[in-house]
Amino acid sequence: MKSFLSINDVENLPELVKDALEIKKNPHVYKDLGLDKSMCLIFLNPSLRTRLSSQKAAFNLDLNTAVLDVGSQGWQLEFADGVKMDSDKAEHIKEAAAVIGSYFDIVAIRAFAKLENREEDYSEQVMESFKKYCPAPVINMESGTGHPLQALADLITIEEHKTVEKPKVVLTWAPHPRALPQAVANSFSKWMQAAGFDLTITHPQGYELVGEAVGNASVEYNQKKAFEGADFVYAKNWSSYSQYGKILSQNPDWMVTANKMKLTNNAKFMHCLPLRRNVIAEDDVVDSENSLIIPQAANRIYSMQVVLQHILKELK
Ligand code: AN0
Ligand code: CP
Repeated sequence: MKSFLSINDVENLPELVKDALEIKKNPHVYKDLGLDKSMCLIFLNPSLRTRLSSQKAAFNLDLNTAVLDVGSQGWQLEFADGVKMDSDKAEHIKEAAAVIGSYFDIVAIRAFAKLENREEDYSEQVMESFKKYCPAPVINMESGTGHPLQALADLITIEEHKTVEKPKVVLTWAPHPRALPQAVANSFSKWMQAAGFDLTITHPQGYELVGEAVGNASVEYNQKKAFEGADFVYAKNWSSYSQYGKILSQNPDWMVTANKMKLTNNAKFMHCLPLRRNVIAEDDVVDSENSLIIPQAANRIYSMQVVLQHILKELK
């Protein structure tokens, strides 16, 4: 693996998941791969899990890490070409990416969708600029359109807990007071379909994901109907793609409740976190014994570690 920007960088998905589960059994035995190598984690947005699980994965490999919080510590970066830089942006991505790439063997970046301009977010300007100007391999820690490390951890979690070969997986929109990116939902949908699972997406009218992410998934506007027979219920809020970045509904009837979970096939509950309790899902669901949110978050270590191992092998 040269870089990890999306599912398109994965050559063999079943192998990747198998490797991650192997690593999880014995996370500390691959230290040769990271020895004398280093990684820079660049955050343009906040994080708890991505930041710490990425560092933990690196520790397991003896890979040194440095973290740059661009928002609070770095120069504000300009990504547009040919502009006169006379505003608040002090440094161009051309220099920043080249310099960081000259210090580190691997560079990982988090840059959320700004939700102002769909073309800009969906052009993946930040990831693509890093890929272009940074000589080191690049890892996506959530970009304008995707969160592949999350989707890989979700897939690892489902592989661990499924009881049938092709479980019914339901991705349900849930309300949220703020406008959130489509990234987590886009990647989850793509990765579940690539794994061959039976995916149903349910959301209010107007929240259709980009066609490329919907793929062959079933779209069901009736949430209760969608829940029938589900083996996994994955809750997530996202803002509208068609009316880009807008909140079209905050209808609390879309919250995941214990009563709705009764419609499922005793489904496991999943969410990428952070989760607003009693807005996205009620306490009884979040705290139930069918909730996988903590093991799911723990698997973020192994999704990052398997990606790092595949990239480091190519650097040897
Ligand atoms: C972010 C999002 O929805 O993209 C990060 C999720 C991992 N969520 C929030 O900002 C709450
Ligand atoms: N799930 C996830 O990416 O969490 P953080 O935003 O805390 O990194």
